[in-house]
Amino acid sequence: MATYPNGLRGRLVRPHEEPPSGRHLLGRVAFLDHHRPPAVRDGVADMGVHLARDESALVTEVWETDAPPTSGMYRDLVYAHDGEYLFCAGQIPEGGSYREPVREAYDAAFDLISELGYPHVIRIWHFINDINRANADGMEIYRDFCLGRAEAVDRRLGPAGEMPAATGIGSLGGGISWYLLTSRSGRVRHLENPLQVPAPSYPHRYGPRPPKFARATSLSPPGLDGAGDIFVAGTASILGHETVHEGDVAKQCDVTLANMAKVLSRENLLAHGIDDGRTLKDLRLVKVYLRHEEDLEAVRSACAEAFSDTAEIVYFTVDICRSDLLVEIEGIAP
Ligand code: 3EB
Repeated sequence: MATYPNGLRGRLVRPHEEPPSGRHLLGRVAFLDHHRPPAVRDGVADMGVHLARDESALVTEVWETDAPPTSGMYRDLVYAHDGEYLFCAGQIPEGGSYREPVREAYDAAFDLISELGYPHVIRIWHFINDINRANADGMEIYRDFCLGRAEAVDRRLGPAGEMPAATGIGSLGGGISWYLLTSRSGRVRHLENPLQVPAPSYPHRYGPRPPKFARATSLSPPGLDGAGDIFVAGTASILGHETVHEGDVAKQCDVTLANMAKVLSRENLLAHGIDDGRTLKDLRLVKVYLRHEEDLEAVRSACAEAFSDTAEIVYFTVDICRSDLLVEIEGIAP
């Protein structure tokens, strides 16, 4: 669905692959074996995330648009915008507690998108080093992160404020690296999954404040009834609010894929008032996160069967936000 103005498109570029040509680069996130602070590099809003354990995971995610972007720095964030879309990326240095710096980072991003006039948030990614480890106060870092995020969102949007599809996953270094995409005039609709409790309503046993994200976000041009592009959040083996199939990666893959299929299904889109429907075979840009390297073949074969041969898929071995989760998958269905 590349029919709306300044079509936004994400691609994965491998080392030695031709960089994309003919379109403009709105933003670039390189998945590396070290981290690289957010900055404008060669005129492009750029950040490097420490996510690759070896060469096979070295890949760069690029966001292309049709109009030439303007880029710059705002507080600690790098950003670029092209009149319709805004990309913004930041890193929060490693520290004893993330609550305050996460709140500040979210504040800066909310200020930026409102000042520049791109209020509709489409998608957010967070890569959190030592996500399952305790912070200086003994709180798990993922929960510490969720606390700061929830406070920032409450303050800006109120307790019922809707957040987009997100990823909250481990990384190998560099504190918290995060980036987001927002739109000026696009129609952004947030979707839930009837098989899963909405993350913002998770019970307290998962942390003092729940994760604030939607299961998927649809981005369409103003006036289009269909779904446009559907950004599916990081999805895991969770039914209701509980992890299922602890210790069984094959079954966790099955539940994860079934959750993604359900979110995209015609039945679910209709329930959200959208006359459209997608399947797993429509997903183009897929990122797969697995906790244990030795599960790679099992996960790869499940994904090869589920997704299209022409989908771009990359696999990262990192920790996942709940210590009983072995796999998490995200994707985009244009
Ligand atoms: C889950 O469904 C799995 O904290 O932003 C997935 C996507 C998950 C995003 C986040 C967490 C986040 O709860 C974990």
